[in-house]
Formats: sequence, structure tokens, C-alpha cells
Amino acid sequence: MPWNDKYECMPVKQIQQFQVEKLQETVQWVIKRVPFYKQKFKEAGVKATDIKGIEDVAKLPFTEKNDLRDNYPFGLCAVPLKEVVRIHASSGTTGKPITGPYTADDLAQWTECMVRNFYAAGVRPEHVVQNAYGHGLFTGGLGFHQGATALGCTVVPTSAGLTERQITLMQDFGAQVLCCTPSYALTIAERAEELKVDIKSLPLSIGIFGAEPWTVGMREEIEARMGIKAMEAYGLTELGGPGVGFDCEAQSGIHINEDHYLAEVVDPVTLEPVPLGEKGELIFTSLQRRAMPMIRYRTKDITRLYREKCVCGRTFVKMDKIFGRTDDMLIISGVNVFPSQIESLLLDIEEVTPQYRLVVRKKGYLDQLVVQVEGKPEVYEAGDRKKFEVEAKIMAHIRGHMGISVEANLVDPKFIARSEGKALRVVDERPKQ
Ligand code: ADP
Ligand code: K
Ligand code: ZN
Repeated sequence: MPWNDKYECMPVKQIQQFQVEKLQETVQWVIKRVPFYKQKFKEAGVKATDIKGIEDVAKLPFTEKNDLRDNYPFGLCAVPLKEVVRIHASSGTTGKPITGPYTADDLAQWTECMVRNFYAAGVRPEHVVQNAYGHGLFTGGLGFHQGATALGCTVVPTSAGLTERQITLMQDFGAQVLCCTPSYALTIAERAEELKVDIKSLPLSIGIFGAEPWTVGMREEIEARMGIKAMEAYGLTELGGPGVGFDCEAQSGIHINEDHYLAEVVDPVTLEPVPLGEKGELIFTSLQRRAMPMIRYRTKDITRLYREKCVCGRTFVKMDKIFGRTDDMLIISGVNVFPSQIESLLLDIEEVTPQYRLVVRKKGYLDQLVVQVEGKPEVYEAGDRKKFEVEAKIMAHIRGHMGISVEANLVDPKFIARSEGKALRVVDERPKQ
């Protein structure tokens, strides 16, 4: 049974009707309170009353990350600061940060979404939850904290980093649940192996991982090395943080909390809606947030949405694992390449570890992709010939599946920086234009 079956199992027609009502409310809310939206809706010539059915969302203007940057810090805030009880922020890699303000009701909304995430992952009040997401401005730490606390779990807020201490506390407190990014889970697994601590023999049995793209291959790797079920958490600061979507025991797609978030997929170039089941850019409209609601926010995440009867009983629409971000897409010899495609091909090769990095360089007029990956210890022990053989194997595997030529480099053990949060997968060494 889901945590909140009234909504999580609501018939599709009914939940869509609910979404239409909440969408009208949200549109009215922002038009009245945020000059930016008032102007945008005026330009687009739409009013809240134009929304009659769920498909009418397509009449509304999009919101982009730059709109948040341009209106930093509180230009998109729909309530006076005295009604704001928390501000999170996302650093982003370039330019100004963006802010995520919350009213008290927004915090409750977020907590509800996170409790559903924990519950669907199999977490129960009697569990000890080690929360190794970064605590601070990043939404991961406090979002997971609130959800596990509200569920009644025993929460251990380790935050990210100090990996050996994570392992010691995991043994001492007997955590059944670990929350962190998938790349940090791998860092913890590796450190435990080096310390000869067998995580598989510990009580740990559930991981809730998210905040960065990871492939099914990576999930299987983490599950095998830690002896756990690795579950998914999806979200972004602009929509309030984690809690937008989560996976269930079927582990076959991420249910979107549809009573709180209206999801669409559009063609990233034409911005036209694509049919259910087709890949494109994911767009979200928040339906119950008040401090900074988002209208048709362009996530830059590429995935597809689909509806199917799920074994868990939830009726919420599902999305595939995030394939990549339009930001991270590389164009190599005219072919679009997402880091996740390389990741899943590397995980097929038994002689290498999942520690990798992609370096993009300019070679003449062409972009060249260098895949740096660490091999397993046996490869280095066997000498240079074995190393060349594995490199050739990687290049052939990638060429065979993607039709592109890359350079593969087996780098020294520990060459790739270990992640404690979001892993850096792509290093762009091309001259800035
Ligand atoms: P920033 O934009 O600074 O990285 P956020 O924490 O808001 O800060 O990041 C949100 C982004 O993280 C999403 O848009 C998505 O690209 C990625 N993300 C979050 N959860 C997942 C997940 N489960 N799978 C893949 N990507 C994810
Ligand atoms: K175990
Ligand atoms: Zn399900």
C-alpha cells in the first residue's frame, strides 16, 4: 500500500481534474503576485480561465533557468519575505545562483512528497536512516531529513563526506537505509572494500539515490557491491528539491507526484509537446507550491513519460531514468552523445571500474572525446599489453554501439576524483568561443 493512496492511486481522469483545478489556482496566484508572470501571460494572451482541460497547459509560457537568474534573488517570489520560512539555493556551475524560497505550507508539501519517496522505497518507521546528502543550501540534505523524520525513522544526519566515518557510523548504528548521490554510494562502497568492511553483511538494505544521472548498469553495480536495493529519488531546486518523483518496488520507472507536479515532455527545439512514450525535454509545473511556483519550467532533463498499470498500485505517470541533460550533450563527429550512453557501455566491460570521466578536446576542426576510466587492479598487474588490449576493447565497443570513434585511456588507479556529491563526468577542454 502506498503512503497516501487517496492521491497515489487516484484514477487518472480524477487526478487530471484535480490538476486542472490546481493549475488554475497556481496561474491566478502568480499573475496576481509576480510582475514577471503577469507580463508573460499578457504577452502570451492567456488567462487562468483559459485552462479548461489538462492539455491547455500547452497554452502557457515556459519558464527557464535564466528567468530565475535574471530575477535573483526574490523577483519570482510570490509572497512577502516574512511569509518565507526557508531559503535554499542551487549554486549551478556558472553565473548567479538561483533561489528556492518556501512558505511553511511549502515545507509541508515537500515533506509529504519525500515521505512518499521513503515509503515507496520500503522504508518504515523502525528503520535507521543514514542521510549522506549534503546538508545546507543544497535541497538534498534537508529534504531527505524532513521526509525520514516525518515518517518516524531514526535519522542520522551525517551529511556528505568523511567517508570512513560514514562507514563506522553505519556499522555502529546499524543503518538499514542510506541516502546519498549514486556516485557517493560508489565511493562509500569502494572505501569499505579497501577497509575490509563487508557492507553486504551489515543491516543496510535500501539506498535512496538521486540528484545526478545514473544508468541502470550503475544501479546494478551499486546493488551488487552493497547488497541493497538501490531506489531512485528525482527532483530539482526550482521545484522544491527532491520529491518530484520516486520509484517503487517495480524499479521500472519514476512515478511523478502528480497531485503536486504536472509533467510534460516537449521537443527541446520546437518546444511542441511530444506524444506519451516519446523522448524529449521534461517540463514541470508546480501545483501546490506558494512561495515560488513554477509554470512550465524547462528542466533540460531528457526522458520520456508513460502510463502503465504498475504492480505497486500507483496510478501516477512514470518517467524513464533521466537520459541526460541537454547541457551535457556532446556532439562527436556529428553524433549526439550523452555521458549516460558511455557509462552504460563502460559498465559492460568487465576489466574496468565504474570510475570514469569524459574529456572533450579539439583536434583540428573536430571535437575529440577521450574516455578516461580506471581498470580493475588485475589489468595493471598484467602489464601494458593487457592495458592496450582493454583500451582497444572499449573503443571497439563504443564504435560498435554508437558509431563514433573515441580515445580510451586506462588511467592510474585513483586518478578520477572520488565524488561526495554530484560527480563531475565531463571536462570540456575546448577553447572558449
Ligand atoms: P543543480 O541544477 O545546481 O545541479 P539541483 O540539485 O537542483 O541543482 O539539480 C537538479 C538536477 O539534478 C535535475 O534537473 C537533474 O538533472 C538532476 N537529477 C536529480 N535527480 C536525478 C535523478 N534521480 N536522476 C537523474 N538526474 C537527476
Ligand atoms: K545487507
Ligand atoms: Zn509503481
